[in-house]
Amino acid sequence: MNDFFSSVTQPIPFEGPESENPLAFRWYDADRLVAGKPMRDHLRFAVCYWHSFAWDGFDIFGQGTLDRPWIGSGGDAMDAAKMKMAAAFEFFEKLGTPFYCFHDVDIAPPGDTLAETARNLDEMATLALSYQESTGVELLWGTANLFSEKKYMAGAATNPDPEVFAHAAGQICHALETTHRLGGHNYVMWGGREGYETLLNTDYQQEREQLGRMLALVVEHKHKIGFDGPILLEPKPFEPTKHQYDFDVAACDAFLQRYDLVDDVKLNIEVNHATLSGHDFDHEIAAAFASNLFGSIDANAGDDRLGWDVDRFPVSVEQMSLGMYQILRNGGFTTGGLNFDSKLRRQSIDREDLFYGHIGGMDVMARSLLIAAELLADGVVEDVLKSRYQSWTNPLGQGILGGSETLESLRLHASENDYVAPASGQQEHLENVVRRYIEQVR
Ligand SMILES: [Mn+2]
Repeated sequence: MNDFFSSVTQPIPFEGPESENPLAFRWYDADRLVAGKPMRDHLRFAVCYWHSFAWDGFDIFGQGTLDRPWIGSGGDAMDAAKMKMAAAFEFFEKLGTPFYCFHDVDIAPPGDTLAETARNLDEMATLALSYQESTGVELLWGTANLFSEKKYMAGAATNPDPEVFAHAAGQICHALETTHRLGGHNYVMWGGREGYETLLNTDYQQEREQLGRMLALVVEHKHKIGFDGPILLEPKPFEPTKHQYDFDVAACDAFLQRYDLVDDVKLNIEVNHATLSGHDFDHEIAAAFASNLFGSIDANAGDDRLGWDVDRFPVSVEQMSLGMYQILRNGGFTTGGLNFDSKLRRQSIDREDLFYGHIGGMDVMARSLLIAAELLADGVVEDVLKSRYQSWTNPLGQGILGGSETLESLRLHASENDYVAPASGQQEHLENVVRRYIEQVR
């Protein structure tokens, strides 16, 4: 075990809700059985490489603040990548997360040529494989960075130049094969700059066709190499572009149906992207399950007063309990998990801060899982929901849904049955129930 995080001398233990040890879990007890399954298998936590190890805290107003000696060291880029990977796996192991996620450029530096870039990625993937084997940490998903380089300034798949499309395709091809080689459970298509700034220079229909074609090529290659996991699109409404094509779950749903991709492509839903699109987190989850598109989650938090993508660590048990409730009532994760696409504030410059961020996020999600599981097991919300729609099982409801009723027959029915008895939606009562579980579940 490397010693970048030498002040943390042992794996983070579970100590229970009364613990005051900042380097212990109060709620995440990996082996605790919840609804017949260990917490570890419900939550499937992953640490992301990019915010935690490939970012030094720089923002548009200032330089890096975080202690990441492998960034900008000026030395050999591959040596720096190896130092970064040693620190990353040391962190994964001490924190006790079963998974991690990366972009190709997070783990391996780009070379001067495409061939050199590929060699770098292959060499780093070999090293990653040996770390995976020695630590037991698995790859939740891999992806390609198709937005940082200048050539991608007008998008990758949606670029006006097919040569850029070809470069993006080549990069995805190698990142997908690398993900497959590392036993990745999913492959993510995160459309960093797949959008536009103005329609004055953008052919909307042309770009949508290109995006559909790229995704079809990825699906075709996934089958060719025998990659079993789903391809995941990640909805986001805007930022950095003014309009992103993968705006929200509903927009992705329509897009995937148009290009006949619903069997192979699912969605990676990020909390902060959901709120940026004007939706609640649990809405996006429910929308994905309704169309059989639920894949994975990027667990983080926005800020109520900031209209941009701040990627804080999860902080709200209420928000996450409502999200976990939707996940649990629809059967939970299969290939996906909870990836902390979360980053430290740039003033959090101690090495322990990375532990505090993740420990807090894992505890918020674990507590939310417990609350959601008890709510579901007790049926207190589900029973109200079921009874609310109960009359749709009656002949009238069945006739409407089954197609035997027409607009005219319904007019006749309504004129013969004047009396309608509205029932309370009981929203305040249900909110009180959720609050009671938040207060009481242990
Ligand atoms: Mn984000």
